[in-house]
Amino acid sequence: MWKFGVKTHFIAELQSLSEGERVKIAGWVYRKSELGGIVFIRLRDSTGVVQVVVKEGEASKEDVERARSAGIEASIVVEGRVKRDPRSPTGIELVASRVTVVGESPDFPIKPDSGEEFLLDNRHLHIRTTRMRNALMIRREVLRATEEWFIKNGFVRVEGPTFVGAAVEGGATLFEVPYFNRKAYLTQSSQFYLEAAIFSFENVYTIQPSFRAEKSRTRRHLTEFWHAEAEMAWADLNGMMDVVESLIRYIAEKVVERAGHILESLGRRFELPEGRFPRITYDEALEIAKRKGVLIEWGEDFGTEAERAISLEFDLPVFVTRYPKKAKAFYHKPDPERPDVVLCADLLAPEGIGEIVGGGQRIESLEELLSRINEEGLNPRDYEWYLDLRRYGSVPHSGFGLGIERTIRWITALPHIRDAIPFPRTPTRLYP
Ligand code: NSS
Repeated sequence: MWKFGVKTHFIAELQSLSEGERVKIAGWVYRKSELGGIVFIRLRDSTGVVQVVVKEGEASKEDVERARSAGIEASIVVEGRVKRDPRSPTGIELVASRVTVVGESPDFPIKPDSGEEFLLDNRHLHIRTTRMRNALMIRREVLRATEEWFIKNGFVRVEGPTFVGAAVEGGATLFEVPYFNRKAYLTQSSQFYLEAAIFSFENVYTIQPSFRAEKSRTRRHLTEFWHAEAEMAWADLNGMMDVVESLIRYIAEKVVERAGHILESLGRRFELPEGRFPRITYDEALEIAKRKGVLIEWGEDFGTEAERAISLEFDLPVFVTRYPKKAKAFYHKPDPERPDVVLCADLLAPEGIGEIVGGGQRIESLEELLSRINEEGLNPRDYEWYLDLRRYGSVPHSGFGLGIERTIRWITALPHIRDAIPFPRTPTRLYP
């Protein structure tokens, strides 16, 4: 890790040092107590926490006073010597010879009993807490593994724009923004742009934010979420599901391998059981939901409750395929054997989490796509360029979008999706 001259070691590096070695560390006051004139500071940096002992004799009276006055979350630099101490949780302590307060912190607002809304209003400070840092480290590993899988498998990264002119996933959740003397929207998905890019690179992906004006305030909706999307030329629905399954397994494996201890600190035992992910149809899923008392008319999309009921039937993520045409966006390819359903698949994560991936096979014929656009009452002129992709060298292709925060929520079992992102955006949250 980079060091910038202020410190000689990160806290995690102290473990390997021997008794008496002199070091200089820097960080933030995590806890503080005093006993018989000796000040004990639990100091944290990005790598860990160590107990610092500040007492007269080893340090000056002024140093002890500075340590005593440092508030929770004050930033300090400590010079001292390593002391091996079997009683301390890390087996090591630092006996200070010098304490410098760099930034004071008179009364840090985050307290153990702070309420949820207060913590959200103070998110910029809350992200310093152990729980939030753990959640964000899992996020880091999920994003890293996702990108890694795509790179290892030869996918080319291509970003879509954030300002777009038309809906991908239906008008109801579009965010409208003024764009000079016109209207623009914030992208709901980069799918159409990835579809354009398959003609150059065949297998493509992106990881970027998508926006949905979801008025529903649920534990699994954000208005701004990170979307890992992929599009594959020549892939059919099954090929697409094979890609998703491999990607999800890789993410689960790497997060456990690299951050299993962090999941444990979050109180989470996570393990993805062996075996292929089951693939069931919408009709079969509907039966499961019915059996569990969630009544849905054939043709409706599943809501949170139905997805929860269905996913609780399986200990692995389950693909639900072939939804009714009218429940899905216009670009999905109707099943040639049964044109009232489409060749799509949603992946529902277990433990009641529900949908984390949505995707499927796309309509590749110009006539069919045009007729679906008209059927849905959309304006074909808004989709001219998208239609071109069917005019010039069209190929069968499939793709999907994976919600990064929903995946994190599943892996961590965090109760709310907002803790899977540093600065969540929901209908009522635009600050900080
Ligand atoms: O609407 S999706 O099901 N599908 C698409 O957007 C496709 N155009 C993706 C594609 O094929 N390239 O959204 C995909 C995933 C969904 O399964 C969720 O995991 C996530 O995106 N998603 C969300 N996460 C958090 N909050 C909200 N509001 C949200 N909406 C979708």
